Amino acid sequence: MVMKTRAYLGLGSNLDTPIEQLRAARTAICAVMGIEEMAFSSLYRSPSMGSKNQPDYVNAVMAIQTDLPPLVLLAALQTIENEHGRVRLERWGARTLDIDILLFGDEVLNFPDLVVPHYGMTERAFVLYPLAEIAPDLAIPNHGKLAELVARCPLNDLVRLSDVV
Ligand code: ROI
Repeated sequence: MVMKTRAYLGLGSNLDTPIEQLRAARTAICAVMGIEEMAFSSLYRSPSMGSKNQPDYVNAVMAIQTDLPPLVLLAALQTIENEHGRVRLERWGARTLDIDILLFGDEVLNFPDLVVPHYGMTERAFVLYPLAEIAPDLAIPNHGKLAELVARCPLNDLVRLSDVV
């Protein structure tokens, strides 16, 4: 029997028509053998966190079911980032497409290239709000209930794009 894991991915872009980048990323992720989409959040816009003088980001969260092991999943996602012309001139710089593994089942992973739960996700509005939209009852390993993290996290100018008139 093949074990399937529910994982959550964070997608972000702030260059080259970000909405198109996220649409293309979603399509590419769904085309990977061993990945099945379970949910996709609304798109959210927010000012660049950490580094100013960058365009606003568009972010979303995707729930998948996968039988790929975590490092194989990571490699598949990095291939998609690269194929979609990822531009990353500096560590915190603007990028065309960023795909992060936020959660992998209830596992805590500490590989050199993959730390799960994803670093910083428990304090980032652009991760927590879209995640809560598609998985309101989730618990984050070592961090407790998602709903409580959301309640403690200011919006910081995050807007859901479908709410913009
Ligand atoms: N800021 C926002 N709003 N969204 C992101 O996805 C994002 N990603 C990053 C940094 C530069 C930290 N800031 C971000 O890598």
